[in-house]
Amino acid sequence: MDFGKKFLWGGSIAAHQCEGAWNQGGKGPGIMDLVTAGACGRPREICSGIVEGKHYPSHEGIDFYHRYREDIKLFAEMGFTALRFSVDWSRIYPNGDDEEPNEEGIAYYRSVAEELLNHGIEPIVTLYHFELPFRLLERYGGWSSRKVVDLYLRYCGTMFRALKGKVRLWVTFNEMNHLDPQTEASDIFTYMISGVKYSGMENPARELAQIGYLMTLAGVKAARLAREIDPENRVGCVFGLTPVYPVDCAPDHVMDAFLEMERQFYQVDAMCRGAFPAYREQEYRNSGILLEKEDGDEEDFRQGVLDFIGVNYYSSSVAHHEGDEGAEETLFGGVQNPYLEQSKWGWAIDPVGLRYTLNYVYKRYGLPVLVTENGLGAVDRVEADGTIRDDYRIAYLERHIGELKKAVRLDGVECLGYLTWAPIDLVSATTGEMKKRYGFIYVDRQDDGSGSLARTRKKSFEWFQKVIEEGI
Ligand code: BGP
Repeated sequence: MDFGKKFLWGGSIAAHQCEGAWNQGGKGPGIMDLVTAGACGRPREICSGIVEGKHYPSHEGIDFYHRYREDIKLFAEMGFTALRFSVDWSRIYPNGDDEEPNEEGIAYYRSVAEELLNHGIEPIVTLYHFELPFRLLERYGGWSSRKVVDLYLRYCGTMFRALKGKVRLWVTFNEMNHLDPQTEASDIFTYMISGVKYSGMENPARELAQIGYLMTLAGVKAARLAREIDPENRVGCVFGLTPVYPVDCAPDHVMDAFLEMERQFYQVDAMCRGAFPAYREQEYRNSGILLEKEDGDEEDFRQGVLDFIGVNYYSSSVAHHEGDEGAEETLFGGVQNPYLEQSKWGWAIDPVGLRYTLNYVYKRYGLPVLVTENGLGAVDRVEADGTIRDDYRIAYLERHIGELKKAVRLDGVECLGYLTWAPIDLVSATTGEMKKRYGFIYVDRQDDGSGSLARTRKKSFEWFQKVIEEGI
């Protein structure tokens, strides 16, 4: 499959974390418009409606909606050849099930794509990055309904047609694999992905199984549709992958780690192997769960195989094992690795894990991989002279890019590109804070609502420019 020879360097952003303008341009409410900011690692609170004054900073984001030209110019200055951004479904269909799309929303994304192309930056569009129109949750219960699958496809079709000839690389979903495994402590994950809180489910195992099945089905149907509308389209899905290591070489521990690692892959298997995996259905049957499937699903899985796999990589973990009571838990399951340092938010820093993950995914499926997110969330300080010397971010990225190069040059992994999360500061997904910053570009916006929204190049800006110049 032809992807061109050019290695893509750039970054990823998501509409609900950067655009702001949450109720402008004909946009309806999305599920992430109903969450509050958490604080200091405390998860965000999920409200049942909009509560005046509670949803800062998400409702304003970094005002990318009005400032995208300025921001894209800065990305171009760094030498970006790709930018992954998401389309917010609720800008296109404000209620999710409207008769006609909102032309203002379409015009906005068309203009973002054109602006990128004018700067020689390839637009990569994510069709669903935690952005379910809220009404679809109220009216149909969200992703547990086939009606939502149909509406998602209608929305995707609208975008495939609207951006035909401008966008060629598409991502159907961001990180749907974080639906599983879950606990009540991580309500925010099931909510972000599906709109349903874990603690609000009557039978979580059964509901998550069905939601996971339907979202996976929606993904393959969308891939099929994209290529029908334009054979030039290349479709991927993005997974948030975390290597899970055994605590030692005791066979039971190795087995536990293997099983925990594998849990992340059933949807990837379904989208890359042309069939929903029989092993997963067996696991469900073992717990008395039967998936509701329909005639035609199998054909969709056969026809909807992905063209590439997007990998979001931040961290690794160690599998739970007996005797680990009291050990520090990681956000994505498992316990902390004593060999690794952690970010301020407790995410273990493991550059080798990136090489491991890229090898694992590429050699399992033989499909090209694209690093769709990688980066360090940190508190940045603005010095008296106005500079931001984020050497810790440079150190993090340098080590990860070093391992990426080994994966490409030594291990032969076919990697399409490397996109950082995020090239510009924006609102954190898990905590809702501005203070957890990832960018090469500092945005003057604080959690108390102050700040001019002015953009400033950090030290890492110039550094990344050189990385891109050097190439892979
Ligand atoms: C990924 C999400 C992004 C992003 C990133 C960092 O899982 O795809 O949306 O936010 O994580 O997470 P956070 O913003 O919580 O630090």
